[in-house]
Amino acid sequence: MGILRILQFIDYLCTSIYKYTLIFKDMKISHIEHLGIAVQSIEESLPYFTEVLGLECYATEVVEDQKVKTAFLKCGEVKLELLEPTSPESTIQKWLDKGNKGVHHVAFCVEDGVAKGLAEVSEKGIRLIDEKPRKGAEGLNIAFLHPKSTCGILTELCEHPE
Ligand code: CMX
Repeated sequence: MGILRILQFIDYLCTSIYKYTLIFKDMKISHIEHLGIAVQSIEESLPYFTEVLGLECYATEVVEDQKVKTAFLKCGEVKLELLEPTSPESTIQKWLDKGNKGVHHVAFCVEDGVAKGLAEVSEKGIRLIDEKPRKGAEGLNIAFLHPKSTCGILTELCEHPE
């Protein structure tokens, strides 16, 4: 066997071991990044959070591909993300139309990355909504897990980009 073949084999072996450790290493959640709260109108809901609870709204942003307008409030280490639908086709509008309101999802910050987190939970039989990370509000890399396999809680994994 030539030296090149041996090096290729070592490379293959190292890559396989690395992939294996990625799948079976336990995902590390550092903290709850935010709670997503569905509201029909940010303008009408905001006074409760700012004037009654005394939280500061520090940013608003439209996330076009999710058809939502968001407003962020800081509550200690955790953020609250108010979600207002911008279209009847928005998943938030559909959820509200079914008579739901209030906490819509919980977002967990994954220390070693969303891609690794997705690989790991998928291996453990969790149903993914997003097969790979995508961009969410505030430039975070995010991915959702289906509530049917996460104890009824729509779960978001997220990470801050480098
Ligand atoms: N929490 C818990 N369960 C939920 C849920 C939620 N937020 N949303 C839907 N479900 C449940 C429904 O109750 C329903 O259960 P039953 O079958 O028992 O009635 C089931 O999931 C299917 O729901 P559905 O109304 O038929 O809706 P869809 O399957 O079309 O979509 C979901 C549901 C979760 C796949 C979709 O909302 C989704 O893709 N969400 C991820 C993206 C998202 O939420 N974006 C908005 C926020 C964006 C941001 O933060 O920037």
